Amino acid sequence: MGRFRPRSTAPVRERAILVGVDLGRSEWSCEESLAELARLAETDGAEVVLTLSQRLDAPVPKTFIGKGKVEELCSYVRSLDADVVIFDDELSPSQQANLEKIVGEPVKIIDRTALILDIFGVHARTHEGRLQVQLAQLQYVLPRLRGMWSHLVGEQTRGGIGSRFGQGESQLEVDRRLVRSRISTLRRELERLERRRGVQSKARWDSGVYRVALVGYTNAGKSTLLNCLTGACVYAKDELFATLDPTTRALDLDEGRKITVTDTVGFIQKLPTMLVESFKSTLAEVRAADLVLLVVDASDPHRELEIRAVRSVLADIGAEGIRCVTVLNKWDLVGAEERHELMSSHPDAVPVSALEGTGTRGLLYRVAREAAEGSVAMSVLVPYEKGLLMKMVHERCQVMRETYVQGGLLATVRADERMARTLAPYVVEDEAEAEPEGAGGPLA
Ligand SMILES: Nc1nc2c(ncn2[C@@H]2O[C@H](COP(=O)(O)OP(=O)(O)OP(=O)(O)O)[C@@H](O)[C@H]2O)c(=O)[nH]1
Ligand SMILES: [Mg+2]
Repeated sequence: MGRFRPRSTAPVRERAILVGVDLGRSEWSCEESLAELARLAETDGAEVVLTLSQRLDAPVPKTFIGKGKVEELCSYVRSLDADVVIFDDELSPSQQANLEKIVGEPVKIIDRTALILDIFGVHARTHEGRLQVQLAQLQYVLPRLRGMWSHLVGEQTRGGIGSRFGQGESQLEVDRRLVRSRISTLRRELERLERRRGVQSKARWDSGVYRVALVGYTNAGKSTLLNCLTGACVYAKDELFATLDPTTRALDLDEGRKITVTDTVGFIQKLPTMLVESFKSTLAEVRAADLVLLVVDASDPHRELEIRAVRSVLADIGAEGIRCVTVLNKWDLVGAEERHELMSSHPDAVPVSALEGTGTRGLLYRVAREAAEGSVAMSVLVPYEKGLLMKMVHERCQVMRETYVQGGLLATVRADERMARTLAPYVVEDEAEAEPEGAGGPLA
């Protein structure tokens, strides 16, 4: 029997029970992880009515949680009239099916991964983003098809969390073979888009622009920072995974050098591996960056755990070798004492408030310094017919002196490693010594 729900134009929020198991293996305590799960559930439109947890040495193979806990869960599901039970850890397909059988229809049993995939499905806006999410969702669905099949029979209209997979396809029509073939089609399409993105990205490389990627835990303020630095108007909101699709904007540093800043999908602890795999073309934007700005919500009590979670994803995607500057965002929310603590534990970090626009001058100065780091002074003579190269000299290098002579553009520049290699054939002797003192100094 369903609970009485008053007629209203507002969508009915699903009532969710969260379940966590403390296996004593994670840096996050069970409560912290469940609090985050609650935010994820709320982002996905659910109302959390209860949180249950259990301390176990190892998950129970059949039902993940112990027998007594399952009974407790069943009675809460009934007394609280819950629609969905969300486990904080990934359930195996058979655990999920067993639990659904015990708890009984029409209550859905899902896990953190399904919840995140659902949020991604709702938030994906571009064609590529949608394809990436669809791929991850189908990979999740594939081993669970039987379980989903059985509970979907006679239950075609059930909606809500975990049931928006398949993006409009009738789920009853979906069988393993179809899902597999859809997965390969999606992979092919994504590879095609990735090649195109690769070409665009190479074009950006060729134009010699220094690339900065904003990375960080979800909700750290990456999009707000992009907006604040570049005047972009990307979607920024107090919700998890507001951004899925990367946005790149150009920015001129005071010294005249052009850079691009890319905002992209946020990370989270226990990030589903199939999402990392499906989002590899999006995440390639991060890998291709010259500099990573690791944006941290400095006001979050879990900031250190979040930094570690972000670093671990960076390592997973092969981006750990990229130069990285920590940005302590939401500085406006940090008290004086904590500011002091934070600056002593992160002496190299840059504090900013993307919302108030404070500290960004210091941040851009730091970016300019990073861009100049490892750069070399050189004098080059670029022939007039090398128009693109001349453009690159102006955009990518710090030009200290330039004159147009008979043979082309004669310039003394500071170039980063990549540019120095490109310009090597055009180097002329002696001019570098003429570099003025203090070049590459502060922007402020
Ligand atoms: N007080 C304060 N709030 C901020 C600051 N920067 C961002 N916020 C708020 O934090 C919330 C999240 O900001 P976003 O820019 O959407 O965060 P994000 O890192 O892009 O998040 P995802 O795209 O969801 O991963 C928004 O409500 C912002 O207004 C800041 O410096 N100070
Ligand atoms: Mg964002």
